[in-house]
Amino acid sequence: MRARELDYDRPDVDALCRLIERRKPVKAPQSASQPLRALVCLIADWQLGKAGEANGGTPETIQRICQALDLIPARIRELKRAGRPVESVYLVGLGDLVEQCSGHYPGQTFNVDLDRREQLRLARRLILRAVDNIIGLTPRTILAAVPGNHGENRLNGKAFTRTTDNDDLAVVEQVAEILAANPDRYESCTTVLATGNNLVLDIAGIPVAFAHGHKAGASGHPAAKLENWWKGQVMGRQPIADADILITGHYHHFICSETTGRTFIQAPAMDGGSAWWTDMSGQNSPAGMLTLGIGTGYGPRGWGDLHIHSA
Ligand SMILES: [Mn+2]
Repeated sequence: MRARELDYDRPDVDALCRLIERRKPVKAPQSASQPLRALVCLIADWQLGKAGEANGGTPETIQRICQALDLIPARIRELKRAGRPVESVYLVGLGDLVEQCSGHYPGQTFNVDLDRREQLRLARRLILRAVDNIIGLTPRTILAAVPGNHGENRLNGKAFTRTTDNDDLAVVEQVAEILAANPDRYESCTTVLATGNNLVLDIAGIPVAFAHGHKAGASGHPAAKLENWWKGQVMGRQPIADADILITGHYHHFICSETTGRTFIQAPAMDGGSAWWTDMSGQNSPAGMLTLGIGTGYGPRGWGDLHIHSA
């Protein structure tokens, strides 16, 4: 075969260069019907009651959480000004909202500055503050929760009742009861609690799975573990098999991966750090609250406008 024949189907690179030079910049699409978008705010690994570590104890954690929660209304307004308004806000509890007092790791009892009832009281107040901050700013507010390992009802270090007998669900259930008792103010807020380890929600047309992330095995990089765990759920045709996005917490640092062809996101934690993890790895995951936009309005990926409210 001669070189001329090989050239036959090649694109004309000079013409492509002219096309790049002359192409007019694309304007943001304007459509009469509003594309679907929701703002998802992840309430992850607060571990209230955990005593002072690298970033302080419960008082410092409370300050960080309030600061992050108070920035949500500004984020909603920012997106509106940018021409990407959201039609709903999802507040999703990803688990480990309270530290609990024993049964999760050696020395836990020595490492807490509040008892369980006090921890839950603070979690309840903070979740209620989060709802109060955003109620009415969009037509719908959805409060949701999945169970974490620190929420488990444990005996001798093991969960001994059911997956759903969990403080991470109980505290959101308590808030839901408060909201239901005040329909005039909170009518636009609905609550969804996981009925097992995971939860799948249709968020503005995109199926999104939430799990705490502690059931994905013991060793390896968190993204690899969680993506492998997700593949198992797909093979077993579990409800989360059809999700386009999986969002978890548990490992405390931010990760976003598309290596499987679907999106896996691990939300950063809001707790005060872990001396145990720092001793082992040398690392200290920066605290932050992740928010992101999800919906068919974000195109084929289904998400965008990812932001970490660091405090
Ligand atoms: Mn955890």
